[in-house]
Amino acid sequence: MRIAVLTGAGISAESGLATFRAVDGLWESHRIEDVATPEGFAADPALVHRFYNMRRANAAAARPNAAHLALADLARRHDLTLVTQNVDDLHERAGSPAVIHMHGTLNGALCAACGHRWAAPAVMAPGDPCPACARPATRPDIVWFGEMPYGLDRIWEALETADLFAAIGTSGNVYPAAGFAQHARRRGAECLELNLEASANARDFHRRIVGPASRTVPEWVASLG
Ligand code: BJW
Repeated sequence: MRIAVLTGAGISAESGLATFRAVDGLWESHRIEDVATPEGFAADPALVHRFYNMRRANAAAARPNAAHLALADLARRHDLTLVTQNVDDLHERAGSPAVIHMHGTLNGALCAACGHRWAAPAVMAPGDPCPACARPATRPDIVWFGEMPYGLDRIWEALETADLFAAIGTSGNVYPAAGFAQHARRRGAECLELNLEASANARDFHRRIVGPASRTVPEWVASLG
């Protein structure tokens, strides 16, 4: 069976990482336009670096939970494409191979001038020089609003050939990820959502399993045999 899984901030919530749109989430204390757009970075790079330095430190201190571990186990038993919108590395640290980080990663740095990529230091600051071209144009390797997500060719292909698509812990507010269920469903996949509540695109799923990911994901993975 071919399975495509999309994960969002909800899968890392029980590892202690804040989601975006919850009442106490990241967008309560930070304006999206200020910290998650290229325009925000151009206006105040120090603020944006502080935001991602803080998130990088939180992610480094967090540990994978039972949901991350169950998806790593699923990859050992099925043909799985694992796509995450998350910028933490908890899937990798749980043992998942070949995770597609469509919104980038906190552990990556990107030169806005020459496109070079390298491992991010724990703390990044405005004016840090690019190791390849030496220009002071380093930024976090994160996909902000208005930018093209990574890995889309591989993702569309996986959605088109999947027998089963599951979205875990994502609110369905951000495109193109919010359109994946509709795309997979039209190509014949069974679509399943695992969340604490119905997402914004709940109508695109055949079925929903309600509850915390650390319980529902291991139970769902076990049910697949
Ligand atoms: C639990 C749980 C537990 C809690 N167990 N569950 C108008 C219409 C359509 C599209 C657009 C439009 N105007 C602009 C756009 C495009 C735009 C967009 O979608 N905007 C919307 C706001 C409308 N998208 C883009 O710009 C994207 N690029 C793009 O479109 O390129 C052009 C293109 C064209 C054609 C094809 C393809 C591309 C880029 C989007 C970049 C998003 N970046 C961010 C920030 C950077 C990463 C970071 O800092 O971490 O990514 S935004 C933020 O939202 C972050 C997340 O990855 C993303 C999704 O959030 P997520 O994961 O769903 O989190 P929450 O908090 O929303 O939800 C958590 C869920 O978990 C909830 O449902 C809870 O119930 C649940 N939960 N605890 C299970 N224990």
